[in-house]
Amino acid sequence: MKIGIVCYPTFGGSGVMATELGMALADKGHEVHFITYNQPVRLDFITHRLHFHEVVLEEYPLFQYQPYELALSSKMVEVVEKYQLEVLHVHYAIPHAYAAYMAKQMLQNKGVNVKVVTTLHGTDITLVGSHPTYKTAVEFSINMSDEVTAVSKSLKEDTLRLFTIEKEIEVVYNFINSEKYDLQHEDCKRSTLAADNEKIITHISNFRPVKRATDVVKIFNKIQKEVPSKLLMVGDGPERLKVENLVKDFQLEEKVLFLGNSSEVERILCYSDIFILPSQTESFGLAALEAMAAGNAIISTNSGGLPEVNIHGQTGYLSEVGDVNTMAANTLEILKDKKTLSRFKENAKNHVKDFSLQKILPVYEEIYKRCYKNKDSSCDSLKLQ
Ligand code: GMT
Repeated sequence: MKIGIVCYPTFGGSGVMATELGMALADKGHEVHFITYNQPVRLDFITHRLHFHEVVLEEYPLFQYQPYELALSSKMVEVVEKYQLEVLHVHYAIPHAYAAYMAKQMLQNKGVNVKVVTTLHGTDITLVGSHPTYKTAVEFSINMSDEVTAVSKSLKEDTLRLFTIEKEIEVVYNFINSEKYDLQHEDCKRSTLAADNEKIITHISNFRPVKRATDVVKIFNKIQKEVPSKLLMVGDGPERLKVENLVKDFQLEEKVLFLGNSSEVERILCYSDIFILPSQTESFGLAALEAMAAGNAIISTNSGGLPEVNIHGQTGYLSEVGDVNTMAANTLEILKDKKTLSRFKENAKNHVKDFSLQKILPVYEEIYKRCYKNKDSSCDSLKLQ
């Protein structure tokens, strides 16, 4: 099929997921066109089946804010027409679902029918989307999509609670390409980062307040007093300075490494024993899934979709948001016993199989086919047949 993918090209989970999906679809023989303002960070190759179309914004002095939605919807129209795309799969509702609706209307006016699949990722619903500033437009564009998917059961429930939704929402979990995480031992030399007796703990995020990255440092401060260990902080964002200052306050500079953004997290996660995700809210937690694929036990909060990914007492532990004492105690329980640590690591690797590329990719393909087969009417009516 010919599929357009619209996403944020950054290190956020929705962009990562959209990029991995696009690359996997192209691998399976589909023609995939990314439409966004930069080449997605994880898009590591361009082939005859994988294209990137840049949305260029012209500065104009009248505009205090550049009208990205307009530029994006115009680009979508251009690419759909030129390459005869059948489906536009937009990741993250704001503003992508809205721009896709406009593109669809403009194309219909020209006699071209394209289907719109919207995937909800999390903050587009829970934090930003439901804010009164955006709510009406987000609700409208979700309802106007031909198909709507959410990355966890929890996110589906949140969407139904926060909006008036007339569309069926299908839960399609985020997936992982486990092959990337089966690194050979020589690719992953722990000795470059830590001494033999030290454990390695990792956190990856965009350092936004919702990630509560300062909690990671508070937890680590307690852990390192009892178990020799290092903390790897991966990513960048608004709270990084605050986190770095806390590391200084605790005098942990020798034990905490800030590695910045990385497009090859598997090369970092392979060193690590435990991954900490103390988020305030998290619709899925793709970073935790990636860590599990690399054999990390997970210490996380029980918010949002995290309990669907991290199984309490098996792949790691869940705690209330902000309960750094319990999170530290749980981490120590795992780290202090070799057998417990390897059991959790093994369980984590096994659980990831439920979120494999092989399982999830056909689900999206089926959604696209269902839409396209029914191209002259809404996809929902097909479900009723
Ligand atoms: O975490 C963020 O704020 C970034 C956001 C995004 O745009 O990528 O992440 C959301 O989508 C990811 C991919 O589906 C999920 O794994 C994250 O849990 C979700 N973040 C939140 O719900 C906070």
